[in-house]
Amino acid sequence: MATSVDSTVQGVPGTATGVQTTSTKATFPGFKHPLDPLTPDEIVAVSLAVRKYTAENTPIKAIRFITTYLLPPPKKDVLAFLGIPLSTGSKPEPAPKITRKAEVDFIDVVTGDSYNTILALQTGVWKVETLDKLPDGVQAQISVEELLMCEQIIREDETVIRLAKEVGVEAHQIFADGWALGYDERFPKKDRIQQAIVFARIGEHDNLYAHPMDFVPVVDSIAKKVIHIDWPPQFAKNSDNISSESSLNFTSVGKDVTLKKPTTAPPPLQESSPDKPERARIPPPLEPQDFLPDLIKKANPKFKVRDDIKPLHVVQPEGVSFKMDGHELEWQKWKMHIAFNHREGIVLSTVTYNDDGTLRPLFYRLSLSEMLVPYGAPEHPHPRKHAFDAGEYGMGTMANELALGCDCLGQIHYLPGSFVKHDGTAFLIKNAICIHEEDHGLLWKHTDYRVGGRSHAVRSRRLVVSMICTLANYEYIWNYYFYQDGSAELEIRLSGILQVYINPKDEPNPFGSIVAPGINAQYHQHLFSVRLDSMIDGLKNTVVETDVLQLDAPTGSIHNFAGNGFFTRETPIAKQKDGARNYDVEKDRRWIITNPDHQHPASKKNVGYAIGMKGGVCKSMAKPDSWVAKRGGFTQSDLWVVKDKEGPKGSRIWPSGKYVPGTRGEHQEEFITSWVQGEDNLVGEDLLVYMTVGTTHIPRPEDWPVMPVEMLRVSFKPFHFFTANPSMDVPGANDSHSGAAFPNGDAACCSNSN
Ligand code: ABN
Ligand code: CU
Repeated sequence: MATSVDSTVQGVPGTATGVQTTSTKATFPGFKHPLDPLTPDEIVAVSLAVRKYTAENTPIKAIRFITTYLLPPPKKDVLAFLGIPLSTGSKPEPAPKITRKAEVDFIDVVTGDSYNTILALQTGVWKVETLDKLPDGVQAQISVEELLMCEQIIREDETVIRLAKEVGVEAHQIFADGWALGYDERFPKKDRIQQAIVFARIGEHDNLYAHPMDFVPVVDSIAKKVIHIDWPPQFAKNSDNISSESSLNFTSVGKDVTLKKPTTAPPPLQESSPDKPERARIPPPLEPQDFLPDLIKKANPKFKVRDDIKPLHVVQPEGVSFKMDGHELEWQKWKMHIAFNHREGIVLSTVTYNDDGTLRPLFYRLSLSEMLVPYGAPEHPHPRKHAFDAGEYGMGTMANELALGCDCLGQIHYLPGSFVKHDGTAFLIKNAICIHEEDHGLLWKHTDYRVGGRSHAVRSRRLVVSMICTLANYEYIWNYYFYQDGSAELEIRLSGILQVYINPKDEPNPFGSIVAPGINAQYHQHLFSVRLDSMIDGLKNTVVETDVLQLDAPTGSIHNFAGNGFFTRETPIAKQKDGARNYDVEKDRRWIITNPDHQHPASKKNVGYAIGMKGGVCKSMAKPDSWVAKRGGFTQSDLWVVKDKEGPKGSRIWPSGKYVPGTRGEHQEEFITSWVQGEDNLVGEDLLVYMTVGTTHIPRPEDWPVMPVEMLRVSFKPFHFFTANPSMDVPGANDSHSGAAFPNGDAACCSNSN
């Protein structure tokens, strides 16, 4: 979480980030782009309108605001408003009137009931249009304030304090990450419950994850109390007499190890009393394992930061090559809208490309729609740890306040992000999104190798739109890249601190890696659902699955004499029931989003954009009927193609449902798994493509105490879309600031002509 979030908890009034107004009248000049996110003033005005309405029309006495965000206008209205044609070359539709709308989820803190309300801005005043009580058990996102409240509750709980003291941890040393409960049928869905992953903090800023505790309190954030304590079991030792049925064999450091299978089912509540864990207590490891250089030095006086790195500056003496108009960005031939919301963080919309004067629509909307981090330890309560970091907590609400010269280098433009606080005021992250340019090595080059031949080299400049989010222990760095050859990419970088549990006496553990004495970093996966609402040369798109196949005629035969022949087979994904697709490494399978109304002049193929996710495909390790799969069905296929459906009810935007905390897989009709059924046509339709990418993380000691970034990517490359290489007009490289590395070095200058 951003440090600035701390001020929310402390409730510091009038901080730079707390924005208050007293009237329901909007105090902003109106939107420039219909997808501009709600401003802090608008969030406050919306909250006041909700309070006024509920006070006058309902018995609701006290409100905890959870989320407030723009309810986007219909796609076709937005495109018409912006003059973007529904198909390249056609005339844009007439501009409609757009009504600005907001959607709010809040909780009645007296009853614990959750509500959803939609408001419209009418003549400068926000008016409630609908107010619905959510069905019992449907839980809105968990707020940052609730996460911090969970920590506060356990720090003040007498049982927790006593249990900590029993293993040598003082009350002031207790800290906890509040997590969604995950899946636990022992607790009523109606209650707003979290689990606390408890750690001890020994010094003021030390790495608390180095000191995991051996119990997991369960907290009710409406009743504001600890309601239960769970005790992860311990593995029985090798020497115990274990029947083959209950044994678990695995290999550790080349040795076969047999352990007694742990009990994995949740014990009935009445049998798991906080006073009586069924095993001995395990004191936390207390050795410091710090990541801040001054603290590392304290523990190890020999430590010093490297002093052989010379400065490397990014200088743009003539300024940047992009223009901003509010949230709209123009960079060379690209144009796009950059928004922020509490759940997805960065949302890129209405992305177009100016192809020699022709405006070519590409992506209506691109964002992270969900992500899931399931852990592989089967012993209760560890399986509850499968975090839906977007749907349960909100990627946007965890965004960092970015700092010049460290998070992004060079000449930076920042965009703000804001979200609602419990009291209805707005929390503002001033520098939530960073926009800048980067040199990206060579874009293309050719040398005519003959004597006297010429050479030409063009460097790649890329535009970066990025955000960094801290989700308790982990950091996620989101880099959207745009290139001069018409391609785009989302790169996800993972860093931060591993999620760990105690490992007594460093016994082997089949479900994790011992990364430091007594610290077990449990195996887990990071599975992301990247959502693209495509409009490749217009809204009518078809996804084509392309396999590369060996010619089946045998080597030596008349049709494949040398045995080398291979070709491609293209299969349009034609029916909704065929919308869930899987990668096939043997066929080097790829998917192309095409437009059947536009063809390449030479190849005659439909224009398209190819999806690149080869390095990112990651099979879910949870069983198809597991809790993880029931709640996060999107992890069960690599690519999902569905017809778009708009509207606040039933819109296809959240693959694991709109309301994620506490789901147990019961509302499958709201999940992506149910969207891929039936005979609906998918050829030449308004399509959504969801890409599941991820990584299976078998932690290494080198990932400790902080992980060097792990990266994965999804790319979008023009495919028969441009007549030829669209970057032929990028000027040849000619950097007058480049020079010899050493005084006597010889450095030939480049001879590119422009
Ligand atoms: N990864 C689970 C999580 C995310 C945010 C805050 C707390 C816990
Ligand atoms: Cu990981």
